[in-house]
Amino acid sequence: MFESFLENIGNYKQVGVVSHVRPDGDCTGSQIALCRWLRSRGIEARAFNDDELPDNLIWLQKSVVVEKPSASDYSECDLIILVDGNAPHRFGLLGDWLKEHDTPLWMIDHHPDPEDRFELSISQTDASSTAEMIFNLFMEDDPNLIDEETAKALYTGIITDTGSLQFESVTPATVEAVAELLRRGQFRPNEVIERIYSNRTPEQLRLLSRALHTIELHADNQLSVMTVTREMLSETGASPADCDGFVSYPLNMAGIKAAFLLKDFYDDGIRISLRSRSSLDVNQIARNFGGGGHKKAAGAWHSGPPETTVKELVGAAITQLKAGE
Ligand SMILES: [Mn+2]
Repeated sequence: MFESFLENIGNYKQVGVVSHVRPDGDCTGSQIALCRWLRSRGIEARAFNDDELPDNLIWLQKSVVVEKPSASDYSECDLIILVDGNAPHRFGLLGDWLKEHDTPLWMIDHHPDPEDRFELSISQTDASSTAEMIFNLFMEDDPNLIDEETAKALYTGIITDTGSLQFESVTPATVEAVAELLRRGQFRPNEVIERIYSNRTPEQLRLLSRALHTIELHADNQLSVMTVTREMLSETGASPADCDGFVSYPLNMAGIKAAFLLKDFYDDGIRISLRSRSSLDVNQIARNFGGGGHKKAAGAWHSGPPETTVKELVGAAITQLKAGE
């Protein structure tokens, strides 16, 4: 899969590796591991993201620090590689910068429908995570380059993008990759898992309790809508990032097909997280609302008000449910 990547990467000296805005474990772990691979090949590599890393991922930065890029940082690069996203507008400043620069642009990603504008595009839409793809880069090139730091970065990416190896996207190869990472990195799962997941605060638990109260069920309990408002954040002292993962709670209910979380605390509208636990394709639904993602997990945006958002969102899901009957 990385044949042409390996053949051509030697032509570049200064590579910027960019992860998508509002970074998660997969894009960050992939980015750090890829920078380390590039450096091992004598290539100068820097990691960029417009946004700050969430608290639970800060520890991943040891030899590679994720920097907030400026236009001149990008101008110093002779190659830019996007990881875990296939459309430059998902990469903040870079999207605009690219309109006026023709620096070669590569991408490594597992989301559907990649844009057709990359000099090199490594797209594997059935991969569990971008981190599993980067793992394969190491395996195709030199598995011995996987040390503890790289293994933990890739492990974080795979674990966070697969609901801890529970999603449909997980294959025997995914589990084998994890086994290889544990073996080569010489660490135990809990060392990483506790850093990623056991970092809840009292504010976040209070917010969760409020959010669970807002759950509305639609279409014979097949669809769930949860809402977090600005008032709920200020009353509990929680921050917007504290709702990460909330959308998945209703998915534990028997018979549920999809769950939506409305984040009604932004100035420019309502952000929506969509998750499916059925054949319902939430990427399709999200695309009606200026968003996208995967079949099982996607994000979207609506101008509100919330009643209208719910009506349109649930309407789109019911239309799809009926079409599939
Ligand atoms: Mn991903």
